[in-house]
Order: sequence, then structure tokens, then C-alpha cells
Amino acid sequence: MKIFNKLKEIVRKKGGGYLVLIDPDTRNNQELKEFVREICDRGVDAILIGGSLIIDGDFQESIRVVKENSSVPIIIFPGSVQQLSFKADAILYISLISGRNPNYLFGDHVIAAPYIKKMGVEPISTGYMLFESGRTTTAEFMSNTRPLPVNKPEIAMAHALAAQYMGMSTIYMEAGSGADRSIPSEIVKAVSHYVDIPVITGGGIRTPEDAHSKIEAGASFVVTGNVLDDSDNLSLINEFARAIHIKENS
Ligand code: 1GP
Repeated sequence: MKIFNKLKEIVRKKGGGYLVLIDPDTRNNQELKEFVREICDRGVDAILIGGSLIIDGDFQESIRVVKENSSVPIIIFPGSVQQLSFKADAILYISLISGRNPNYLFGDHVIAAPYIKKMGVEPISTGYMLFESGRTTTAEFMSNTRPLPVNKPEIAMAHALAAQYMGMSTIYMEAGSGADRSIPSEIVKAVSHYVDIPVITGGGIRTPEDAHSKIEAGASFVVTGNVLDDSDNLSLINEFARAIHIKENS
């Protein structure tokens, strides 16, 4: 079964899917190995790997370490066309639909497509919507795009529906990694009830309660990243998984 179908099956059975984002800049190989082994046993459904800007990390090496130590699918969340690898199981084939930068709407895609085909990695067509968070995130700065307002649900809904009509498989909506606060559950609800494709949300989610509210609002998948950088928070993973897998708890 294809990776994205497997993930949708998890959502059907568990009520939501839990994805953990790994930024290759944040851990050395040994730390990465220990982190991946730790999280796979705690209810994580898939690992995303990538970053808007990688300075210290070696993307290829990070993917290798993650793949060798993971029992869940590895999905690239690319910050650029340099972030491709045949070792991944799938890649979010992202169009930055909240912006109007042609490279991120249909430019880098043309460059990446032949490589993805050659590598045999499953592309998951993703409409990515970046929302304002009160300060400039790396994603906003690096993509040179304006984020969507969080208090205008109709704008977000129309963007998401356009992505669905263009044949995209999923919507990823967030305020960017490390956002001070996650996007309001109200806007997640407005979008996920308006479209028929699954919604992924993340960015600034630091508590299981917040993750739970996003699933209750209609999101299919929740992503956490930064909150797990502090090793004291590792036990939170079980709590995040429980908060997201709402059918398992009922
Ligand atoms: C970014 O949703 C992910 O796309 C993770 O965000 O690092 O803020 O948890 P955080």
C-alpha cells in the first residue's frame, strides 16, 4: 500500500495521525539515532524530515540515520529542491499556495519531478498554507511570501478548495516551525470542514491539549517539532499520541 494511503488508514482507525518533524540541524548522528529509536515506540505514525534552512546538518546523512533506525515511514518535508533522497519513503510535493512566488507554486516542482521519479519516492501532492503568527518565521522569510491572515477564514477556505480542485492530496496549514503560537483551532475547523481532502497542521504546537483541539477541529494529522528538542519533553510523545489518536481512547 502507498504511504499516504497507509496514513489515511491510520486516521480512519485511530481518529488522527501523529507526525514528528525532524530538522537535520538540531541533532548530531548519535542524538538522531537515539531520538528516532525513542519516538518510534511511543505512538508516532510517521517522521517528517526537512527544514526551511539547513546550516549545520547533512541532509543525506540525516535521512540515512533516520531510515536505519525507524520503524515508521520517513517522509521528506522539503525546504528546497536540495532536500531529496531515495532513502525516504515519500515526499510532501509541496506547492506554497498561500503565496504567489512562482518558484514555489510550479517551478521547483519541475526541477524535482524527474529526480523523484528516478528515486522511486512517493510524491504526496500538498497544498501548503502559511499563516501569520505575529512575527516573521523562517518559512515566511525564506519563501519571500506573505502569510494568510488567521482572522479571515474565508480566504483560507478558498485557497484550500482551489488546491483540492487542482487535484492535491492534502492541505498543510500552519504558522511555521517554531511559531510563538499555533494557528487557531477555529481556522483549522473552517478549512477541514470545507474541503474533502485531509488536513495536516502543526507549527507551535507544544501541548497535547492543543494537538487534541486540532484533531477535534477536524485536522487529520498533527505535527510537532521543536517541543521535542528538549529531551525532558520526550515523555510528552506518548501524551501527544494519546491526544491525537482520539478513537483509541474512546
Ligand atoms: C513545522 O509543523 C511543523 O512545519 C513543526 O512545527 O517545530 O513549531 O512544532 P514546530
